[in-house]
Formats: sequence, structure tokens, C-alpha cells
Amino acid sequence: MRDEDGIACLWMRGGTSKGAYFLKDDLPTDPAGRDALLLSIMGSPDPRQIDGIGGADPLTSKVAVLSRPSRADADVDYLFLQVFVDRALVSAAQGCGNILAGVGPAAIERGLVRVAGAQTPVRIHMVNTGEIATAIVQTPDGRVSYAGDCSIDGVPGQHAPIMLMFDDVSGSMCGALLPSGQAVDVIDGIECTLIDNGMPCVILRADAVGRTGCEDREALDADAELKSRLEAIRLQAGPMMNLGDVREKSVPKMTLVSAPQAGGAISTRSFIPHRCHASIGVFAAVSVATACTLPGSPAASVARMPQGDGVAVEHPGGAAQLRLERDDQGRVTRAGAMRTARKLFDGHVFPA
Ligand code: NQM
Repeated sequence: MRDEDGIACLWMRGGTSKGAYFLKDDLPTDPAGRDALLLSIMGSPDPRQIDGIGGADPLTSKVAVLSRPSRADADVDYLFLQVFVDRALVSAAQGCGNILAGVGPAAIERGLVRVAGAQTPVRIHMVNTGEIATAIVQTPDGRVSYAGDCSIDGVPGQHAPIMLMFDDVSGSMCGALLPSGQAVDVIDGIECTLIDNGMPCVILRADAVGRTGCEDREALDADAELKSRLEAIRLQAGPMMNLGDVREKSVPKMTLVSAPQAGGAISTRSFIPHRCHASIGVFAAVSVATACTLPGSPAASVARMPQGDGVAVEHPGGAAQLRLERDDQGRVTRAGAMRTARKLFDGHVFPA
């Protein structure tokens, strides 16, 4: 509970994102009170988040709320909350596969899950979407180990691997893999795939909007003309994806695709949705990779899919390495991603 000693908070890197991990019991029970507290903790709304712990970037203004499982097939419940940087808005309308990477370790650190051996599988109920993910956490010597030799693009150095597996995350927020019923919709004259395999995404070719798809994050973030075109498409795609009015929502994400540049399956530039991602979200990458398997889609027209189930989705900082399992008809049935996480700080945070 909140008191003069602050609120217990684990500050962790999860994949290529960073966030505050809390126990649900330590936060107010009413969502409005909880959100006001989280805005104060992160320092929002303020583009610099100077009066809070947020990192002035959507990728470092994230929250995980952990609690005992509400389902028999899970070990822990995980609610993800996106704290907007420059708006007084906290949204539960998306999950986050990067912050998910820190959930297994955090659940063990906080005593919600017991160590099961040298590796501990943690079944995570992702409350935002109602889906289950399994994380394999390295736990030699009876505790979480963050040290190891696994590296992921977008994060310097090497760390202990955390394998994340998802059984069927299609239609996680939109009710169907292809909520409009087809692999291609034309919005503002641009061919788009509206898809949700873990994350609602609108996927279009970079050259359809006059870009190469090789631009860096800074150039795309400064490209006001592109951003307003993407936002116009996004606002139309929202209702087509069963998401309603998405003006105040962080989904769907907008993803420009182009031919791979570095031996991967496809190259991406992802907008989340108003800033360009430094890499790409885990579930967004799964959704893009799935779109590559849909004949006639913009993604399939530029992708070079490998023979096996390892799929590299290129992004501005390298590539996300995914595992994509498909059935006889080529439909994606299971997906996985290799991530790492790091405990950065364990202490108490003090809201204003
Ligand atoms: O798509 C950022 C991130 C994400 C989401 C965002 C994510 C995912 O990289 O699963 O991880 O899309 O806002 O943290």
C-alpha cells in the first residue's frame, strides 16, 4: 500500500523497452486513481517527463502490474499499461511483448512464482488480451540470473536468454486475425493489411507512401507529412479493426514494410503509433511476420520468407528473431521470440 515510504517498484528493461513493475496490491484499486498515480510517477504529461521516472519516450514509459493468477492455467497475471509521455493518458488498450520479457523474472523476484530448477517456465496471463504466454527464465542457484550470452538487436551487450512462446494470439484485440475479413484493404488509395496476431497493426509498403523504408528513426520522426498521412489511415482503420475510435488509443500500430536489407525476411519501420519505434514490438513483429505469409498482401510482395521456422524481422536497430510455426495450410499456429531482461533498480517510488 501507498505510504510515506513510497510504493515498491522494480525498474526493469524488458527486451528493447523499459518500465516500472508493480504489484497490483500496491496500487489503488480504482483505475482512475491508479492512472493518476502512474502519470505522477512517470512525470506525464510532459515531453521531457522531467518530474518523473519515465524516459521521455513511449518505449520507456511503460508499466507492468503483476498479481496472483486469475486463471488455473497461469502462474501470474500481467496487466500492461502504456503511460503516454505528453498526454495525461494511461491506456490498457494494448499489450506489450517487450515488457512481457521482464514479467517472469519480476514475478519470481516478488515471490509470486517459485523457482522450479535451473530454468523456470512461467505461464503469464496477459490480462489486456486474455492470452497466455510462456516465458522460460534462467534460474540457476535458486534465483533469477540476468547474466548470459544472449544478445538481441537494439540492446548493447549480452544477457540471459528469456524465450517467450505464444500459442494462439490471433485476434488478440480485434477478435480475428484479419478483422476486415481480407488480407488487403485500400485506405486513402494505399493497399494495407489490417492484422492482429498479438498486436493490431496496419501494414503498408513504404514505397506506397513515397518512402524507401530504409530511413532512420529520427528522419521518420521529423517527417510531418508522412505522419499525418499515416494518422489519417490509422483513424479509418480503427473501426474496420473493431477498435472503434482510436484517436486516444495506442493501437493500431502503423508499419511500413520494404524488402529485407540484411538477409532477414522483411524490413520494417514501425510507428507506435505517433513515434517511430527504435526497433519493433514483439507482437508487432509477430503480426508483420504473419502478414508475410498472406498471399497478395503488401508484406508478402516484398518479403523473402525462409524455409525453416526462424524469421528475422529487420528494424532500424537490427532484426527481431522470431519463431513462426505453421500448419499444413501455411497458417501460423505458434510464435515465439527470444528476449532478454535486466533488473535495473528495486526500491520505492514517490508520487507527487
Ligand atoms: O508489440 C511498443 C515495445 C512495444 C510493444 C509499442 C511490444 C509489442 O516495443 O509486443 O513490445 O508498440 O508501443 O515495447
